[in-house]
Amino acid sequence: MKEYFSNIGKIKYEGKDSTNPLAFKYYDPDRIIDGKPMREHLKFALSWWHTMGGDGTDMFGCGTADKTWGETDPEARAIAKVDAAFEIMDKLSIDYYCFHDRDLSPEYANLGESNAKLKVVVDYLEKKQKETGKKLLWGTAKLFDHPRFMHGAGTSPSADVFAYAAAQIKSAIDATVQLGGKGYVFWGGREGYETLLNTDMGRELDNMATLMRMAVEYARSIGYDGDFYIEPKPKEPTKHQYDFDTATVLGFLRKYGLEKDFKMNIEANHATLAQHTFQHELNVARVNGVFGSIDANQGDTLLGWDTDQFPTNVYDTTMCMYEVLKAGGFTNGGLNFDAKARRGSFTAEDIFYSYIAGMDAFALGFLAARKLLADGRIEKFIEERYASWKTGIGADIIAGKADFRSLEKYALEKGEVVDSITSGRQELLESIVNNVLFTL
Ligand code: XUL
Ligand code: CO
Repeated sequence: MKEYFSNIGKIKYEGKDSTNPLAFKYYDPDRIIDGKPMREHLKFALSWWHTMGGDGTDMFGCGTADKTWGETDPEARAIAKVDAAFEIMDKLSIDYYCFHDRDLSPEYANLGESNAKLKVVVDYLEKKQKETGKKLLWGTAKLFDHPRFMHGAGTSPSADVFAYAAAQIKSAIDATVQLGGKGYVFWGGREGYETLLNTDMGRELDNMATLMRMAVEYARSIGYDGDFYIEPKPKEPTKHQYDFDTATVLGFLRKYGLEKDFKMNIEANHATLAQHTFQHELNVARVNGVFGSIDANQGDTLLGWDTDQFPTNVYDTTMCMYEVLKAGGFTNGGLNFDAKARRGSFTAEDIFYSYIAGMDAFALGFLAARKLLADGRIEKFIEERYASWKTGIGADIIAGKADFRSLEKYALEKGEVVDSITSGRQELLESIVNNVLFTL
C-alpha cells in the first residue's frame, strides 16, 4: 500500500526532556493511569474535514496545502483519503475519527448517486476499521454547504429542503451505524437567521425539533444505541444561530422532550464566541447531566471568529479535563480535533506537528487535572464554602421544610447576616492552580 508520509515514522512518547519535534512529550498512549491507558482516557479523534480536506482556502485566497492525495478523480480521491487518514491515525496513535458525509465522499449529480458513492467509501472504511482496530467517534451530515441550504436545513422555509435534509441525515445515520459510531452530531451552521424581518422563529424551532425527533426515531428503529449531540455555536455563518450555547440548547431540548436522547458536543472556540469560557460550557453541560463529547480546539481572543486552532493553552486543557474527570470521564464521547493548522503551516509535517501539539496539550491537561483533584484544596474550598447548606436552615431549605413565612421569621430573629459570608479567595485559588501545575 502507498505510504503518504514516508519521511515520518510512528510518533513515539519520548518524555518531557525530548527535543525531537516528531515525538510526544506528555502523551504516552499505553501508560496505564487509574486502570486504563491514557489513549482511553483521552479518546482522541481526527476530524476528516480539516485534516483530510482543508487546504487553507479562506475568504481572501486559495489553498496553500495539497490535500488532493495524489488523485484528481473524486472517487479515487475519497478512497485515497481513507488510506492517508488511517496512516495518520496509526502514526499518531489516534484511535478515532469523525466525519461529515460529504467529507468522505462529495456530492454527485443527485441524492441517489451521492448515497451510492458514499456507501462505497463507508464499506471501505468498515474494512479498514476491521484491519486496524480504529473506530468512528461520531458522524454527521453536511447541511450547510450546498446552496439548497442557504436558509437552513431543518429550519428552511422550504418544506422540500426539510425533506432533502431528512433524507441526507438518514443516510449519514446509516453510515454512522454501519461503522459502529456511538455519536451522531447536529451542528446547525445555517439553522439561524440573518434578519427577523423575514423569519418565523417559532415555526423554525418547531421544525428543527421535528427533524431531530425523526432522526432519533429512525436511528433507534435500526438499532442505534449511541448518543445524539447538539454542538452549540452562537454565530458564524449566520448572524444568530439557534443553538447559541449550552444553556440555550438545554431549554430547546427540554421544551421539545429531546433531553433523553441528546447530549452536548462542546467546542472550545464556540464557547468563546458565545462570550463564555470553555470550562463554563463544560460545567453547564456537566451539572445538567448532558455532557457528551468535545471538539478540541482554541480560538484567538483578539479575533471574533472561529479560528479552529489546534489547542495549546494548557490552562484551558487542564480546566477542560478537570470538568471531564468530574463528569466521570468520557463514555461515548471523546476529544475530536476540530482544528486546522494555520494557512501558513502548509506542509505535510505540519499535520503531525499540530496534532502532536494538541495531543500533548490535552495529555498535560489531563495529568494536571488529576493532580488538581488529588491535591484537593480547590474541591475542599468549594465544599466548605457551601457548608451552610448541610445543617440548620440550609438543610431545611433543601429538604423542602421552609417557606417564605418561616424564612421571614428566621431572618427577623437572626438579625444582620453579613458576618456569615466568607471571602471568595479567588487569587488564592488561582495561585493554588499555578502551584499544582508548575513544578519547575
Ligand atoms: C463548525 C463546526 C463543525 C461541526 C460539525 O464550526 O464546528 O465542523 O463540528 O459539523
Ligand atoms: Co465543531
